[in-house]
Amino acid sequence: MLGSAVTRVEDRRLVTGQGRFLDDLGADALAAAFVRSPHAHALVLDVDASDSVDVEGLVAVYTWEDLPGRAAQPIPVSLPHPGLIAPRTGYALANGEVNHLGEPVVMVVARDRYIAEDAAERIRVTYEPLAPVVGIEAARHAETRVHDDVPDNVAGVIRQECGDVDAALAAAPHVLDLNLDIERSMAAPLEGRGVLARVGEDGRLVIHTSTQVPHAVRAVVAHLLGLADADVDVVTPDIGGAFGLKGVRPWPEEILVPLAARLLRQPVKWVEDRRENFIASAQERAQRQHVRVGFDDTGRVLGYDIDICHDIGAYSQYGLVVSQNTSSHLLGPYAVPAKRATVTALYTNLVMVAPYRGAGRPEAVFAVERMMDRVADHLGMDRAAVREVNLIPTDQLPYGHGFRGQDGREVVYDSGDYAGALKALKDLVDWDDFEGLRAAARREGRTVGIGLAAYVENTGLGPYEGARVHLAPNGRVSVATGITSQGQGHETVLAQVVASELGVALGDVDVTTGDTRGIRYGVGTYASRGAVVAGSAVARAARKIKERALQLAADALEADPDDLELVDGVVRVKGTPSVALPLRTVAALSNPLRYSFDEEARNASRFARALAEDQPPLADEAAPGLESLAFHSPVRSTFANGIHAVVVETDPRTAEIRILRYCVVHDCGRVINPLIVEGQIHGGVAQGVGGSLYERMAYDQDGQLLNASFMDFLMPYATEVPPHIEIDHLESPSPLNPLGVKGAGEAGVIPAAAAIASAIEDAEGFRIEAMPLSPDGLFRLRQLFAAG
Ligand code: MCN
Repeated sequence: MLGSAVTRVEDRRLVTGQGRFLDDLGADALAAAFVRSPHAHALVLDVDASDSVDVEGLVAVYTWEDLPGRAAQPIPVSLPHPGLIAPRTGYALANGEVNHLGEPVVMVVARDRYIAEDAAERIRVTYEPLAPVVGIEAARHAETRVHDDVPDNVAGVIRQECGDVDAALAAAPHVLDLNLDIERSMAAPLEGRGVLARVGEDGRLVIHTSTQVPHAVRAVVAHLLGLADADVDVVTPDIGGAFGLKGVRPWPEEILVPLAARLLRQPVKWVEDRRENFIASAQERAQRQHVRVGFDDTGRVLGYDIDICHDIGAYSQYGLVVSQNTSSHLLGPYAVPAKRATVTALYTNLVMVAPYRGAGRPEAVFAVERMMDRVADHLGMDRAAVREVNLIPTDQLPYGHGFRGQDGREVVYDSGDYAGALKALKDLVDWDDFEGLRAAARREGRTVGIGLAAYVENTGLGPYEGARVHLAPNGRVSVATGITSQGQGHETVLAQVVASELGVALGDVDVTTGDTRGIRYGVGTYASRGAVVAGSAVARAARKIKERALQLAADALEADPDDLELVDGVVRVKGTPSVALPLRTVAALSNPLRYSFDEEARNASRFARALAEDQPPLADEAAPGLESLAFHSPVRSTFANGIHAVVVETDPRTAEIRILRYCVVHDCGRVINPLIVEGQIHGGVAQGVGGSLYERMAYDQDGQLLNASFMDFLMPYATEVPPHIEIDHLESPSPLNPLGVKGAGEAGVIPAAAAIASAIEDAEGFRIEAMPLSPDGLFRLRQLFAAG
């Protein structure tokens, strides 16, 4: 069952319109709408709601002054970091100042959304606009400040160094400098954010929210509203994409909507519209990178010094996690003896940066892989050959990287075969035959190019994930875990894990994700951790059930548990398959309460013997039922790796860029479900193509977003994404978890921009140093190149 390409059990429900998304819930709820800042930077002088009071159906208007207790404090930093020297976060509603377009200033609650929006329009907010800081250069020169008390706009700095970098660069026969740029982009899930809150008759607050992290939302929102965790339930309905955006904990709206529901004692709902998603959620990427690299005549990199400025937007609610990810991924699969990296996180008056699929890793790969291409170009070497020279040999794994990760410990690559991956990719894309193809294309007047980029990615982050597994007397197994599903197919893969551990049919397993009522402790879905942490927790919980089932069956069959095996849902004596008990009977006999009506269970149980021997019906310390709770807490991250190759064609007249082939070799350890992993890679590559060729946040100098709609923000359609993404799976099992798995959910996007830039550069013959690159950008580069 593990390793099988099982089709996704959730898809029938989802593709037949039976999914229940946030907006399908709460038909009886009041609606919330927000007055949001039209300025990137301004003082809020006055809020006048007097014109809205006669709007029929208006229920309440809230400003910052109306927020009680901790709800009026700045939103806590969710992931503190020692490098965060000037943490600044926003308030649930603006407290006298707004620092980005779309920041919520007033919340309006009304009978329905139309009324709420009408009332919101009548509220007059008086602003005093301040000079905004837009973009990295403006932040760096700090003529204006985002936060008055942060004079240099520096939120934090992450410095990492190992080896003698200055000596390595001074001694290197060749030294090159690169200046690279990656623009802001965003996740743009098809379903935006949304929250529905209601207070039950028992006084419990139930929050439905489209989140990746229900337990974290419960913890922070309960804290801010002055409630105990135990008084709050957080439930995630079906989620139409999240890509990191819904991992923020909590969003202002996740504080405000429950607060209103409590104050009004009525259910309240808010569903984000597309414009709000563009201007008021989170974005990512946004880095300017300077790379200095020293290398020898064979292409071996002797040292590098990478300096990165990262625009993190107005607030550091997420700590420095994206900057940190970039920093600790600036090595890739290469052994570099001396390296230094400085990432400076800068405040700007744009919406905050929060992880977006890849979360700082695509930027790191861009720096490292563009560097490798430049080394090759300088020496006139084959680009794959330069990489070969620098790869970490397999026998050096586990490999200490030298840099530290978010947890402050040294990054250690646990397993992999980097040379094997490169070889597999060269075979898959016919790397060595490409010159023939290029010549043939040239004869037809066509321009083609090939590029590649490798990555190593930490996946399966802690601190833990849990699973509760229950095998019922009807033979069905239910599983509850704290991760949530946004399209990753967790219902299927977690069922596969249970089915393979317990030998039951996949169809007999029901998986519930993202519901704090199902499991008290949980963490959530992000950082490609589901397979590693939830998968391992489920495996552990299922193994506990198996152990208990074998014990119970051994009692009933008067056999030794070591002589029993669990096959196809039946516990049987090894070598004597006729002496057997179905698992569901074992489940029934595990609960003495059933003996009064369930004859099969009574007969099979130790009940009669127990009475005869004057023993309690349950063996000492045993719990009734076949139920277990288990957690997996990884000792450290496990490192997936891979390498992509892209073949592009660029139009000599229109500068249109077309992807002809997209090849992926990846290694996520043991694959639970290859079909799902391939789907994840396809989705990731599609986002990588979007981020490389189409998607950018077009802010003007006032911090206004000029393309805040899908008319103007270009997402690739099926017509732009290569129809056949060719994939080769390698499997280097991780030694760090019981399943040997590593994450796969972000792998598709991580090297995409670097690989596509490499291919365009190869086609055009001049340097590509900034992404995304649209046809007009390529056209301008051609003109610059032609002008020398
Ligand atoms: N898998 C597997 N075998 C492996 C590794 C993974 O079968 N060795 C399966 C997993 O069981 C899971 C899927 O592949 O069903 C992705 O696994 P994993 O890498 O563990 O990632 P998560 O489940 O933690 O999902 C998070 C990841 C991230 S971080 C983002 S962002 C992302 C992504 O997944 N957002 C997504 N994929 C997405 N897919 C959809 N449709 N929507 C999103 O918002």
